[in-house]
Amino acid sequence: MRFSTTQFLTGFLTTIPVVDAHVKIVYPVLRGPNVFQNQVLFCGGYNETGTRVPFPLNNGFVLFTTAHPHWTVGIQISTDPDPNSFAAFHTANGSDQLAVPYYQSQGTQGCVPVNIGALGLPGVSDGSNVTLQFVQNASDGDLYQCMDLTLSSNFTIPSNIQCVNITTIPNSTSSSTPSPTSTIKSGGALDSMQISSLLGLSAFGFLFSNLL
Ligand SMILES: [Cu+2]
Repeated sequence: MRFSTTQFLTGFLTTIPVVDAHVKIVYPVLRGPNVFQNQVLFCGGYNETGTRVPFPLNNGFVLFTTAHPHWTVGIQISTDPDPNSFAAFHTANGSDQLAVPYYQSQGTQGCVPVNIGALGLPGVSDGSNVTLQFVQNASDGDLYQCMDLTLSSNFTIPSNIQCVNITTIPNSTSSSTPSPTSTIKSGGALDSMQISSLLGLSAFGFLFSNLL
Protein backbone atom coordinates (compact mmCIF):
# COMPACT_ATOMS: atom_id res chain seq x y z
CA MET A 1 0.00 0.00 0.00
CA ARG A 2 2.87 2.31 0.76
CA PHE A 3 4.19 1.88 -2.74
CA SER A 4 0.91 2.66 -4.42
CA THR A 5 0.39 5.71 -2.24
CA THR A 6 3.80 7.01 -3.17
CA GLN A 7 3.06 6.42 -6.82
CA PHE A 8 -0.19 8.30 -6.49
CA LEU A 9 1.44 11.23 -4.74
CA THR A 10 4.20 11.44 -7.28
CA GLY A 11 1.73 11.55 -10.10
CA PHE A 12 -0.44 14.07 -8.35
CA LEU A 13 2.42 16.39 -7.54
CA THR A 14 3.60 16.47 -11.10
CA THR A 15 0.20 17.27 -12.57
CA ILE A 16 -0.92 20.07 -10.27
CA PRO A 17 0.75 23.41 -10.85
CA VAL A 18 2.25 24.98 -7.77
CA VAL A 19 0.84 28.48 -7.71
CA ASP A 20 2.59 29.70 -4.60
CA ALA A 21 4.85 27.97 -2.20
CA HIS A 22 7.05 29.75 0.25
CA VAL A 23 9.61 27.57 1.93
CA LYS A 24 9.37 24.45 4.04
CA ILE A 25 12.07 23.42 6.46
CA VAL A 26 12.43 19.65 6.40
CA TYR A 27 15.19 19.54 9.04
CA PRO A 28 15.60 20.41 11.86
CA VAL A 29 12.30 20.82 13.71
CA LEU A 30 10.88 24.34 13.72
CA ARG A 31 10.00 26.52 16.69
CA GLY A 32 6.35 25.89 15.86
CA PRO A 33 4.31 24.25 13.12
CA ASN A 34 4.81 25.92 9.76
CA VAL A 35 2.14 28.48 8.85
CA PHE A 36 2.84 29.65 5.32
CA GLN A 37 1.12 33.02 5.57
CA ASN A 38 3.14 33.84 8.70
CA GLN A 39 6.52 33.23 7.12
CA VAL A 40 6.82 36.93 6.39
CA LEU A 41 6.89 37.53 10.17
CA PHE A 42 9.73 37.19 12.65
CA CYS A 43 10.42 33.49 13.24
CA GLY A 44 7.50 32.58 11.03
CA GLY A 45 5.08 34.11 13.50
CA TYR A 46 6.45 32.47 16.65
CA ASN A 47 7.86 34.99 19.11
CA GLU A 48 8.29 32.57 21.99
CA THR A 49 11.10 30.05 22.17
CA GLY A 50 9.99 26.52 21.47
CA THR A 51 11.18 23.15 22.69
CA ARG A 52 14.86 22.87 21.92
CA VAL A 53 16.05 19.97 19.83
CA PRO A 54 19.57 18.52 19.62
CA PHE A 55 21.72 19.68 16.74
CA PRO A 56 25.32 18.90 15.82
CA LEU A 57 27.87 21.39 17.12
CA ASN A 58 29.82 20.74 13.95
CA ASN A 59 28.79 19.62 10.48
CA GLY A 60 25.04 20.13 10.79
CA PHE A 61 22.73 21.18 8.00
CA VAL A 62 19.34 22.75 7.34
CA LEU A 63 17.28 21.00 4.72
CA PHE A 64 14.43 22.77 2.94
CA THR A 65 12.09 22.59 0.00
CA THR A 66 10.70 25.55 -1.91
CA ALA A 67 8.81 26.28 -5.09
CA HIS A 68 10.62 29.53 -5.69
CA PRO A 69 13.01 28.58 -8.49
CA HIS A 70 15.61 31.20 -7.58
CA TRP A 71 16.33 32.35 -4.08
CA THR A 72 18.75 33.91 -1.68
CA VAL A 73 19.21 32.14 1.62
CA GLY A 74 21.09 32.86 4.81
CA ILE A 75 20.91 31.70 8.40
CA GLN A 76 21.04 34.03 11.39
CA ILE A 77 22.08 32.79 14.81
CA SER A 78 21.21 34.01 18.30
CA THR A 79 22.73 32.98 21.61
CA ASP A 80 19.98 34.78 23.53
CA PRO A 81 18.19 32.23 25.75
CA ASP A 82 14.83 33.58 24.56
CA PRO A 83 15.27 35.37 21.24
CA ASN A 84 11.95 37.07 20.54
CA SER A 85 12.85 39.84 18.09
CA PHE A 86 15.04 40.49 15.09
CA ALA A 87 17.40 42.40 17.37
CA ALA A 88 18.22 39.17 19.19
CA PHE A 89 19.86 37.98 15.98
CA HIS A 90 21.99 41.08 15.57
CA THR A 91 25.62 41.69 16.41
CA ALA A 92 26.65 44.55 18.67
CA ASN A 93 26.82 46.87 15.66
CA GLY A 94 23.30 46.00 14.53
CA SER A 95 24.07 43.80 11.56
CA ASP A 96 22.77 40.26 11.24
CA GLN A 97 24.76 37.69 13.20
CA LEU A 98 25.13 34.97 10.61
CA ALA A 99 25.73 31.26 10.92
CA VAL A 100 25.57 31.08 7.12
CA PRO A 101 26.20 34.18 4.97
CA TYR A 102 23.49 35.09 2.47
CA TYR A 103 24.01 33.47 -0.92
CA GLN A 104 22.05 32.95 -4.10
CA SER A 105 21.17 29.62 -5.58
CA GLN A 106 18.30 27.77 -7.18
CA GLY A 107 16.28 24.60 -7.07
CA THR A 108 13.20 23.22 -5.39
CA GLN A 109 15.18 21.86 -2.48
CA GLY A 110 18.36 22.84 -0.78
CA CYS A 111 20.68 21.69 1.94
CA VAL A 112 22.62 24.38 3.76
CA PRO A 113 25.68 23.17 5.68
CA VAL A 114 25.80 24.75 9.15
CA ASN A 115 29.02 24.49 11.12
CA ILE A 116 28.26 26.39 14.29
CA GLY A 117 31.34 25.20 16.16
CA ALA A 118 33.54 26.88 13.59
CA LEU A 119 31.93 30.30 13.98
CA GLY A 120 33.95 31.16 17.05
CA LEU A 121 31.00 32.69 18.88
CA PRO A 122 31.94 33.43 22.49
CA GLY A 123 30.65 30.81 24.90
CA VAL A 124 29.17 28.60 22.21
CA SER A 125 30.25 25.00 22.66
CA ASP A 126 28.94 21.54 23.42
CA GLY A 127 25.64 21.89 25.28
CA SER A 128 25.00 25.51 24.34
CA ASN A 129 21.54 26.70 23.42
CA VAL A 130 21.28 28.66 20.18
CA THR A 131 18.48 29.63 17.85
CA LEU A 132 18.77 29.72 14.08
CA GLN A 133 16.60 31.98 11.95
CA PHE A 134 16.54 30.76 8.36
CA VAL A 135 15.90 33.58 5.90
CA GLN A 136 14.87 33.10 2.31
CA ASN A 137 14.45 35.98 -0.10
CA ALA A 138 12.73 35.18 -3.35
CA SER A 139 10.03 36.60 -5.60
CA ASP A 140 7.71 37.45 -2.72
CA GLY A 141 10.14 38.97 -0.23
CA ASP A 142 11.80 37.82 2.95
CA LEU A 143 10.57 34.69 4.70
CA TYR A 144 11.61 33.56 8.19
CA GLN A 145 11.67 30.26 10.05
CA CYS A 146 13.25 29.58 13.45
CA MET A 147 14.82 26.53 15.03
CA ASP A 148 15.57 26.37 18.77
CA LEU A 149 18.54 24.09 19.30
CA THR A 150 20.83 22.59 21.90
CA LEU A 151 24.24 21.92 20.41
CA SER A 152 25.87 18.56 20.91
CA SER A 153 29.32 17.47 19.87
CA ASN A 154 28.25 13.83 19.67
CA PHE A 155 24.83 14.22 18.06
CA THR A 156 24.59 12.90 14.53
CA ILE A 157 21.70 13.73 12.22
CA PRO A 158 19.74 10.54 11.58
CA SER A 159 20.94 8.83 8.44
CA ASN A 160 17.45 8.71 6.94
CA ILE A 161 17.60 12.50 6.57
CA GLN A 162 19.64 13.05 3.46
CA CYS A 163 21.40 16.29 2.68
CA VAL A 164 20.28 16.61 -0.93
CA ASN A 165 21.11 19.45 -3.31
CA ILE A 166 23.95 20.73 -1.19
CA THR A 167 24.50 24.39 -1.93
CA THR A 168 27.97 25.78 -2.07
CA ILE A 169 28.49 28.44 0.55
CA PRO A 170 30.68 31.34 -0.47
CA ASN A 171 33.67 31.96 1.72
CA SER A 172 32.54 34.53 4.27
CA THR A 173 35.86 36.32 4.04
CA SER A 174 35.53 36.93 0.31
CA SER A 175 33.55 39.62 -1.48
CA SER A 176 30.34 40.60 0.25
CA THR A 177 28.49 40.56 -3.06
CA PRO A 178 26.65 37.26 -3.36
CA SER A 179 27.03 35.51 -6.65
CA PRO A 180 25.15 32.54 -8.07
CA THR A 181 26.59 29.28 -6.90
CA SER A 182 26.53 25.94 -8.53
CA THR A 183 24.69 23.13 -6.85
CA ILE A 184 25.96 19.67 -6.20
CA LYS A 185 23.55 16.80 -6.31
CA SER A 186 24.24 14.46 -3.47
CA GLY A 187 22.26 11.42 -2.55
CA GLY A 188 18.91 10.45 -3.96
CA ALA A 189 15.87 12.61 -4.40
CA LEU A 190 13.79 13.08 -1.29
CA ASP A 191 11.01 10.59 -1.10
CA SER A 192 7.62 12.09 -0.38
CA MET A 193 6.73 9.46 2.15
CA GLN A 194 10.09 9.80 3.84
CA ILE A 195 9.65 13.52 4.28
CA SER A 196 6.11 13.19 5.53
CA SER A 197 7.17 10.65 8.12
CA LEU A 198 9.97 12.92 9.23
CA LEU A 199 7.54 15.74 9.69
CA GLY A 200 5.04 13.56 11.46
CA LEU A 201 2.47 14.47 8.89
CA SER A 202 0.13 12.32 6.91
CA ALA A 203 0.86 11.95 3.25
CA PHE A 204 -1.98 14.30 2.44
CA GLY A 205 -0.86 16.83 4.98
CA PHE A 206 2.51 16.91 3.34
CA LEU A 207 0.98 17.11 -0.10
CA PHE A 208 -1.31 20.01 0.59
CA SER A 209 1.11 21.90 2.75
CA ASN A 210 3.45 21.95 -0.22
CA LEU A 211 0.78 23.34 -2.49
CA LEU A 212 -0.06 26.30 -0.28
CU1 LIG B 1 6.45 32.27 -1.59
